[in-house]
Amino acid sequence: MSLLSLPIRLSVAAPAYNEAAGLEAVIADWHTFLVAQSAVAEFEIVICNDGSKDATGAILDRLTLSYPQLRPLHFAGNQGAAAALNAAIAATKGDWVLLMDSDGQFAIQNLPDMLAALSRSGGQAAIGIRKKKDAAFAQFGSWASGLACNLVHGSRLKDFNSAFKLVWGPALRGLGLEAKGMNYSTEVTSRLLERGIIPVEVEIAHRPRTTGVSSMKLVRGAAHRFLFVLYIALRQLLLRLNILVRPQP
Ligand SMILES: Nc1nc2c(ncn2[C@@H]2O[C@H](COP(=O)(O)OP(=O)(O)O)[C@@H](O)[C@H]2O)c(=O)[nH]1
Ligand SMILES: [Mg+2]
Repeated sequence: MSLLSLPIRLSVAAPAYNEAAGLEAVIADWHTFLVAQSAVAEFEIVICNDGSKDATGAILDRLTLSYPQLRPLHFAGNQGAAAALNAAIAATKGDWVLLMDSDGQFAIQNLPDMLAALSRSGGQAAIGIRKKKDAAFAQFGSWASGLACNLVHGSRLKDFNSAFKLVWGPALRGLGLEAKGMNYSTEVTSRLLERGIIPVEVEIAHRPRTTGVSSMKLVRGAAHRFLFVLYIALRQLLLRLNILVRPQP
C-alpha cells in the first residue's frame, strides 16, 4: 500500500552556512510556493544555521515573524553540512521530508514531479536527478563516487549524490545518520538502500549558485569523500558478513 496520501504534511529540512546573501529570497520563494500547493496540507521549514559567521542566524530568527512555519535551529560553531542537516531532520515532524540546500540551487517547484513519481512507485523515497551546473571537478567527484556507491549497493541510481530528496519521514528520521561534513547526500542514499528502500529518480532543475560561495574545499572535500565511500563499502561488507547488525526497515 502506498504511504503517500494527498494532501501531505510536509517538512522541508536544510542546512545553512553563511547564506545571508540569498537566504531571505530562498525562504520567501519556498513559502510562496508551499502555501499555494493543494498537494500540501501543512508544512514547516526547518533550517539549521551551521554556526554561520554572517547574518544567516539573525535573518532566520527575523523571518520567523513573517513565516510562522519557519523553525530555525542554531549551532554555536560550524559543524559541517551533514551535522546541520541531521539536526534539522531530527527536528522535523512531517510525514514527508523534503531535503534541500538553502543556497537556492534546488527549485522547490520540482516538488509536484517528485510527488507524482512517489505516487507511481508507491515507495518511500524520491531523488531529484540534477542536470549538472557545478564545476567540472565537483561533477567528476560526484560521478566517480556515485559509480562506486552503485557498485557497492548493486544499485543503478543516476544521481546517487543528489541532495534533493523527498523521503517518508519516519524512515528518514530512523536512518541513524553519522556524516558530519559534505557527504550527507551520499549517506542518506546509502542508508536508504541499506534498509531496502529503493528511491525512484526524477529529473529536476538544478540552478547555478547566484549568491554566496560554495565552501566546498576541493582537495580536502575530495579526500573526505573518498574516505567516506571506503567507509560505505566496508560497512556494506561487514553487514553482508553478519559482523554488523543489519538495521531493520
Ligand atoms: N560548504 C558548506 N556548506 C554548509 C556547511 N554547513 C552547512 N552548509 C550548507 O550545505 C549546503 C551545501 O553547501 P554548498 O557549499 O552549496 O555545496 P555544493 O552545492 O555541493 O557546492 C548549503 O545549503 C550550505 O549552506 C559548511 O560547513 N560548509
Ligand atoms: Mg550548493
